[in-house]
Amino acid sequence: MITLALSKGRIFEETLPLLKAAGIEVLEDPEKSRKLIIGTTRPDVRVVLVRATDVPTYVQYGGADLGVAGKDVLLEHGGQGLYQPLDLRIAKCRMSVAVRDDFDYDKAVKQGSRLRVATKYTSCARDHFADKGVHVDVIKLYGSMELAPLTGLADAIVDLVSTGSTLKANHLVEVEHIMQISARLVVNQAALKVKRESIRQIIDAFASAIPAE
Ligand code: PRT
Ligand code: MG
Repeated sequence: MITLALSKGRIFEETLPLLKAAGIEVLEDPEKSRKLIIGTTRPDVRVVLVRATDVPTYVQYGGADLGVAGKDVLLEHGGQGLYQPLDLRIAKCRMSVAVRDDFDYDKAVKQGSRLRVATKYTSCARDHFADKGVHVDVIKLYGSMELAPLTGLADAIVDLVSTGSTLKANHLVEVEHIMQISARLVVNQAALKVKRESIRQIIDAFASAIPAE
C-alpha cells in the first residue's frame, strides 16, 4: 500500500491533475465527505487528509510514504528525514513582509528601530531579518496575521501573498519580497527503499505533469 498525505483546499485541488497523470483518481471529494482516508482507483494507493503543516511530520515518521507540502511549511518544519525530489510548481505564492499603509518601514529600518514582527513563519522571518541586520522581536501567531499591525500587536507581518487582495482589504502594503513559494513532493526515505518501484512510477508521472513556468 502507498499512502499519500495531502491537505484539503488548494494543495488537494492542484495535486489532482498530477495524480491523474499517475493513473490515480480519488474516490471521494474531501469537501463533502468527512473521511480522513480516501481510496483511489488504484487499490494499492490511498490518500490521507491532514493539516498542511502536518504533512512533513506524517511523511517524516512514515505515517505516509509521500506528501505534498508548501515550501513555507517545509522550511519551518526543517525537512529532516525527507527526500524532496520535485518542485511541483503548484499552490504558488510569495512570502513577503507587510506593514500598515501609514507605517514608514524604510525609515524605521534606517533608524535601526527594533521591529515587532508577527508571523506563523518564525524561522523564515528570523533568517530574513538577521540577513538584513534588522533587530526584531518575532511574535508567533497561528492565523489572521493581517490583524496584528491593525491592532498594534506588531509593526510588521511576514505572510504569504498571492493576489494581494487580503493585504489591500486590510490597509496593508507589501514592503519586501522574501521568496517565491510553491509546493514540493516529499518522500519518506525508508519507503523509497522498500517500495522503490511504485514510488518511482509516481514520482516520474508527477514530473511529466508539472505545469510549465
Ligand atoms: O487554511 P488552514 O489554516 O487550514 O491551513 P493552511 O493555511 O496551512 O492551508 P492552505 O490550504 O490555506 O495553504 C496550503 C499551502 O498553500 C500553503 O502552505 C502555501 O504553500 C500555499 N499557498 C498558496 C497559500 C497561498 N497561496 C495563500 N494565498 N497559502 C495561504 N495563502 C493565504 C495567505 O496566508 C493570506 O492569508 O491567502 C491569503 C492571501 O491571499 P491573497 O490572494 O489575498 O493575496
Ligand atoms: Mg489557509
